[in-house]
Amino acid sequence: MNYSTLLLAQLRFLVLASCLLAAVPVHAQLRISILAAGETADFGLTLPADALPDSHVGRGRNDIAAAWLAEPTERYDHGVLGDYIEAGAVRVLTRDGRTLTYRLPDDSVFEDLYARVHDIDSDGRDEVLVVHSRQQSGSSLMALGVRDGKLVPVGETEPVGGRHRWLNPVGVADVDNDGRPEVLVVLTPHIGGTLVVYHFTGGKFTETGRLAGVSNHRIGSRALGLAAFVDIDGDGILELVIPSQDRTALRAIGLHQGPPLEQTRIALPSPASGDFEVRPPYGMVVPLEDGRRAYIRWR
Ligand SMILES: [Ca+2]
Ligand SMILES: [Ca+2]
Ligand SMILES: [Ca+2]
Repeated sequence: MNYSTLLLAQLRFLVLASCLLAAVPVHAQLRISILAAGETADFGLTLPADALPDSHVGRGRNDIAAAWLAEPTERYDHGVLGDYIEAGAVRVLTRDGRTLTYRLPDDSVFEDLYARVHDIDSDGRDEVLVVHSRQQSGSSLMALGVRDGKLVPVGETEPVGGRHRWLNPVGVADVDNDGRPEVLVVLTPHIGGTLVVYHFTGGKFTETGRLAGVSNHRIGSRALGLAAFVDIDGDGILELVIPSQDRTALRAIGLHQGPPLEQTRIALPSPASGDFEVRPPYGMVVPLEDGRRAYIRWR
C-alpha cells in the first residue's frame, strides 16, 4: 500500500470515527503514525517507548522475539541517517519474556535504524545485526546473541577504517544456494560502494566475495533498503538487485557461481532513493529521487 493510499484510508477512518464519536459518547483514543518519505509501511509493529526515534523493530523466530535500538545519543557527529541522534544500546525481548540490554562504551554508537534478527549461523539461536560505528575507525557490522542470560556481541566484521566511514547492511539471504544464509553489506555507499558477502560460522565473519560500484543509500536519508533479493532468471536462486554507485541504474548481481557477477542492468530516469518494494511474483517498485517511482518487471 503506498503512502497516499494509506493517508486516504486514514482520513476515511478519521471521518468515520469522528461521526461515531459525535453520536456515541465513548472513551477512545486515536493514534496516528506518520511515514517518512520513502519509508516502508510498518503499521502494526509498535515501537517500544524507549526505542530510537524513527527506528524499526526486528522480529526473530527463535530465542529472540524482538530487538530494537535504544538509548539515543548525540555523541557521534556524522548525521548520514538524517539527524545526529544515534543509538547507545540495543535491547531484545527474549522468547521467554526477558528484556536484555547491551550498552556500548562512550567511544562508539549504533549508527543504524534497524535491529535485524536472523539466525545467521543456523544453530537455532537468533543473532541481532546492527551497524557499530567507532569515533576513530568507522563502522563494522556487529552480531549480538543471548548467552548465559545476557545479550552480548558474538561476532563483528573488521571496521571499515577511518572516522565517519560507514556501511549499510543489505540483508541476509541464501544467495549461493548452499542452504546456509549469507550476510551482505555495502561498504562506504556514498563514496565508492563495495558489496561484500560474508559467511558467519564459529563467531567469525568470513568474506566470500566482493564487487565494487554499488550503493544502497542516499546520504541524509532514513531509507536504508535500496536493494532486493529476487529470482530474476527463474532458476530458483536469488539474485541481488541493487543500484549502481550513482544510483542511476539497477544492477542484478548473481552470487552462486564464484565471485559476484553482474547478470544484467537497467537504467533509471532518476536516481533510486527509497526502499525497494518487492511485488511478487515478478515485480518491484523503486522510488526515485524526482518523486516518481519505477516499476521493474522481469517476466
Ligand atoms: Ca545463530
Ligand atoms: Ca548460502
Ligand atoms: Ca536466479
